[in-house]
Amino acid sequence: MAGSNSTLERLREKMAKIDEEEFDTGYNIVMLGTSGVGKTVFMTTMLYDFMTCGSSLRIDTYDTAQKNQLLESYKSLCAGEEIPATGRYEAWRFQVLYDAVDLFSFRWIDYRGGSVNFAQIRSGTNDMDIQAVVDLLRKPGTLAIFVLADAERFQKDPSRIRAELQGIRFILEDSLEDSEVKRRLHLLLVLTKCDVVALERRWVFWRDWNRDKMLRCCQKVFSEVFLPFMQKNKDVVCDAVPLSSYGKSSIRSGDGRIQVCPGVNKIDSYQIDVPLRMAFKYILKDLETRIPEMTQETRTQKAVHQVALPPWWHIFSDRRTHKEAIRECDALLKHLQKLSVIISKIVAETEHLNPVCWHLA
Ligand SMILES: Nc1nc2c(ncn2[C@@H]2O[C@H](COP(=O)(O)OP(=O)(O)OP(=O)(O)O)[C@@H](O)[C@H]2O)c(=O)[nH]1
Ligand SMILES: [Mg+2]
Repeated sequence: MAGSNSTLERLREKMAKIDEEEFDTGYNIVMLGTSGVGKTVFMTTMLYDFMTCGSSLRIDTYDTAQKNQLLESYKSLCAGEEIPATGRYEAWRFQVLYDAVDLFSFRWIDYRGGSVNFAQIRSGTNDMDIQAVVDLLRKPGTLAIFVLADAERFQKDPSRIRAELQGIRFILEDSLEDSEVKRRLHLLLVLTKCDVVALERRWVFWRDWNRDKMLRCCQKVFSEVFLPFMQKNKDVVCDAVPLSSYGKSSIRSGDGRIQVCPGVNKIDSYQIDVPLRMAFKYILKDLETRIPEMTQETRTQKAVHQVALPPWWHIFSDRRTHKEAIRECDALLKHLQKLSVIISKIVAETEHLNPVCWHLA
């Protein structure tokens, strides 16, 4: 069994290498939103969900320290505590698995809210931060961008939120215009804190979601800014998803703030998994288009080793190395075949989800 383990290890390294070298730096998912929009809470509840759900499609971290940090943050939320504001940009690397099959890795980038502070952008005081955001958006592996807007703040000050979204749109337009690599992007407009606008009391303590209200709110928040953007950028796919990280676990505390009711073990979030599932579907479709090329390359490599393989009576030759390489190519070919089947399965599963969302076209 040790032999098959080391083959798997090498295979994993090889796939990671393909990720790193041939596709630039692998896949990136970038999250943009102003300070306090709910990025860190969203990231924590969503990633926790994917890491612990126990279903076929799940994610894992490469770094145990990051995993522990995420689990700790989740525990704090369950205790009704707040997570401190993000002080710098954070990059997390995750592995996406289906059962035991490694699908792809992606980096999740959480920018501190200050990076898209428009007063500072206008005055040119945070050029460095904004340049880092633009550079990342231009990377060929950045296939999904999450833009977050806060439903609670929109209720209080709609024109301010629209102005902030307008700013994010300018950053996106600028990044896409100069981008050398043409790629199809998935833009996910996420409306956070929907519990504040659409979690309604129905009977005594029973509360439920008002879907129409959520969708109307999505339209009000995003359409003015992003419909013209979509008309200009036809190769960008765009969906707006309302969600709530706290979900039905939200309560209003004595000082009027909404937080998680303390002491819950599992937060009852709403649609928390939807944007990432949509982004995964998009990334997997991209991966699918690369499978024929990767298969052809592996077949060519295998043929090279087969030709170079000395006959069995050449005792002092490098026969073993070639045999090993052929075995690895076979394992990779098998993996690629499996990948095709799994991708079709996940795409079909995602299509059956039928979430509350609004497709901008
Ligand atoms: N009602 C409600 N409040 C939320 C929800 N998610 C986050 N919040 C609140 O929003 C505030 C900001 O959340 P964070 O996740 O720290 O915001 P952020 O975007 O990471 O902020 P920066 O790190 O400063 O950029 C906190 O007070 C949270 O309690 C939610 O689903 N519902
Ligand atoms: Mg944060």
